[in-house]
Amino acid sequence: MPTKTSSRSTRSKGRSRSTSPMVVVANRLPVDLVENEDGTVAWRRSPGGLVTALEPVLRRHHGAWIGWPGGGSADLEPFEEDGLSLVPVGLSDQEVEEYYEGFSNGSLWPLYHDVIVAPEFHREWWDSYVTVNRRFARKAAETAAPGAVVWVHDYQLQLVPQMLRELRPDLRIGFFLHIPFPPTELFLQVPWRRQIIEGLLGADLVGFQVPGAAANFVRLVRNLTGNKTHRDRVTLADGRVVHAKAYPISIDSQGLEQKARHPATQARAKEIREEVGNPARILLGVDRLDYTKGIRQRLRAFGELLRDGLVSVDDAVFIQVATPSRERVEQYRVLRDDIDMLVGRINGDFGRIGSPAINYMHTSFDRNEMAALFLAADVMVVTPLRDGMNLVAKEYVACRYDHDGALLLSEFAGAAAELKQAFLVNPYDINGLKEALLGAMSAEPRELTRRMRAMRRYLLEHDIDRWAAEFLDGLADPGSHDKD
Ligand code: ADQ
Repeated sequence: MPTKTSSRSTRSKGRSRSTSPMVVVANRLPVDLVENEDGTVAWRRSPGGLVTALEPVLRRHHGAWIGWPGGGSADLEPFEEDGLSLVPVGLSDQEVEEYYEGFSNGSLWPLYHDVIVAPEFHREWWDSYVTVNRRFARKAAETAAPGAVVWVHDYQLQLVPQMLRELRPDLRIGFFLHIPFPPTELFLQVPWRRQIIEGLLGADLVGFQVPGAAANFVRLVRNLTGNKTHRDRVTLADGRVVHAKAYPISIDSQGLEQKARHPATQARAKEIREEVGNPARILLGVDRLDYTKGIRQRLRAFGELLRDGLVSVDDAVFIQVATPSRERVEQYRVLRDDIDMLVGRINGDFGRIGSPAINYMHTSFDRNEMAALFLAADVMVVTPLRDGMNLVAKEYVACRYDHDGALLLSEFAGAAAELKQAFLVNPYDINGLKEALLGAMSAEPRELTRRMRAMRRYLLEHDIDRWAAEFLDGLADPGSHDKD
């Protein structure tokens, strides 16, 4: 099912400037600007981890969201869309190429994900990153009410906290990094490492997905800037204190469970099982098509199990949904071709007419269809080589109100620190991955229930509301959580 397109006018103006008590600043708006066939423009809700996580929080706080609406567009006026106050920031084609595809996704993304592919550093990419960060900071300075809370998100905007503080020292500024923060040895590769650290230190609170990332940051601050640090606190030369802590992001656990419990979702889950030939076991992977997600490793492991005769297409069918992303970045095009080839080879070798071993799709599904897929899947296969959190793992657990189903989860996803009862795997170890797949496929129902029950108990308590509330409480009074 395609994502819904809203036909609302793009001209309806939003709240006037400098009045928002809470401002979210993120690379993307939660909507994309799209052109219809008849030439009119409309907003379409865009999928992705950040949007899934933040939309409910912002709605509740009646805040404004500053972001790029996609495409190479000039600045548009702020507007209201479906109850959200949105402030678009335009990027030129060249900025999309240099700031977004270049420095953000060709330098920072691979560097912060364990250099799975080699990061490239180009001075013109960096210059564009600085220019665009300054534009976001100015827009935030214009939008925020006196004393407002501004919450800046992710690796594309690491210079914004410092730039914004210079413009508006009255604001409370928080920053949250959704992706991993690398160890010192890797981070030091960045030619502009000091500027990035100083950019982040403009915030009052810098949030990370896991404690190890916060520790990496504090260590780097000490080594690069010479500022005093104590546990999660950095004291700057002017006496200002910056806190760096883990706030593991989560999902709307109850909302998703309700979707899964809906009779239409259950009927659709049954239908999906039938559509793939009613195999004994359905294995599912759902990811953005990204080299960090370990899609190649999991399909290789599954292919080898078929080759070794340990599973057959009657026993097990793999459904892999991989939504293409960042398609203009070279490594993503290469990855797409690689996975296409691997799926083709496995299906060619082991599939039968009407029964491919892997059902491979590039489709973007709506939330109901996702819930049905999660309910249909006996084994959810989440094998990133490195991942800040991984919301898909949490979404699967939220949907399994029946306490059935197995979650196979990479040790290198932030989620592994919380979902400890998952079948944990090292995705680099193909033999280990094969064993874990077999183990998850053949586990006793009692064991599955025990594991799922424990994960659900944790997840229902630690949901997206709690994440946002804890971050915002920490931002309002960072010292309140200090133990000494
Ligand atoms: P992502 O790398 O995008 O997020 P993830 O956390 O798994 O990864 O979030 C993906 C989101 O997109 C999930 O909500 C998922 O349901 C949705 N999605 C994926 N494929 C889809 C499809 N085909 N159709 C519809 N929806 C689909 C980044 C970081 C993560 C971190 C999040 C949030 O890389 O580590 O968990 O931000 O902080």
